[in-house]
Amino acid sequence: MNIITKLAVAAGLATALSTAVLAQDITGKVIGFSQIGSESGWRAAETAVTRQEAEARGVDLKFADAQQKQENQIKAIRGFIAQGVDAILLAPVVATGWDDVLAEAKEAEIPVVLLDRGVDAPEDLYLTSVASDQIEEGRVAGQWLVDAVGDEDCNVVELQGTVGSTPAINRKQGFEEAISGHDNITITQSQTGDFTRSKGKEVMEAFLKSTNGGADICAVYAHNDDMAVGAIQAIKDAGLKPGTDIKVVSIDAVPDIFTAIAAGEANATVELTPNMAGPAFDALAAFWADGTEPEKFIITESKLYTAESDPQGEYERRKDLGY
Ligand code: GYE
Repeated sequence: MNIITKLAVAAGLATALSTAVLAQDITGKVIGFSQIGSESGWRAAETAVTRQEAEARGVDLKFADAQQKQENQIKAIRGFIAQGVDAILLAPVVATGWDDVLAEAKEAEIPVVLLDRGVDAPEDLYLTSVASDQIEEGRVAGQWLVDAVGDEDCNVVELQGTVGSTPAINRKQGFEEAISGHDNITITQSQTGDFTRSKGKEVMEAFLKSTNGGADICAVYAHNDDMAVGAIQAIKDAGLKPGTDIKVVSIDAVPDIFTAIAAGEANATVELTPNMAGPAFDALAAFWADGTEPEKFIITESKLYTAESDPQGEYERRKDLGY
């Protein structure tokens, strides 16, 4: 072997070893996961990916579905603490009201990792947070609309996520930031659709009724794709063409929105990876290996997809991932 080959082999070995050490570190760990529920396709995929990531690492994952209720999440976390789990993953349904239960976990020396939503609590109450930059997601969606309408007047109706959740608060803020200074674009109505398809459809129906059958609406901005899919159905039922008569922009990049984009019935989405657990487990592995403190906020990417981004291919790439 020449020196280059030897170095390459050594480097390869080192990588393999460190991966093995990481994997070993967490094998056999018992980790509780307090999941919000199954309100959206994205969340179903996050649950599926978390189970896969746990299995691949030999983690015993205790899964608790809170059916959208914070009180159920608090109960589940107290249950995990009583069982003496090694760590807790928490996808917090709303931002406030976590201080006490997080302090109890800290007191029991159980690290908590937040997944996909944030909390309004002191940062020392959790190890790290793996989530997207939700203000940025709103900005990306808003900027897409700014570019799409140019100088034309545009009345936007907004379907907000769950009231009090960080993605609803932040995606609204980011979108408003992007359209501010563009006086031709106005949000004329804004209501929660609770991140579900059925509520998205229902609220969109009400928006259409109250605005001259939709003739005055130029675009719908939905805080997630599921609500957009519901809105698309409502627009069709009203005899209008989604994607053309009313532009549709949303967030998540689930397979169904790519089907809609491919059909010309939706215009743009911002990708949110369902793999929040991978970085969370990596952070825990490093923390347990030698006390490495992870970054407080591990931020995932927010990429824009439109009709130009091979929507059919994007659908195919995602369709078997648990959405
Ligand atoms: O966008 C939505 C979901 O918390 C960021 O929750 C997440 C959001 C996601 O139900 O589809």
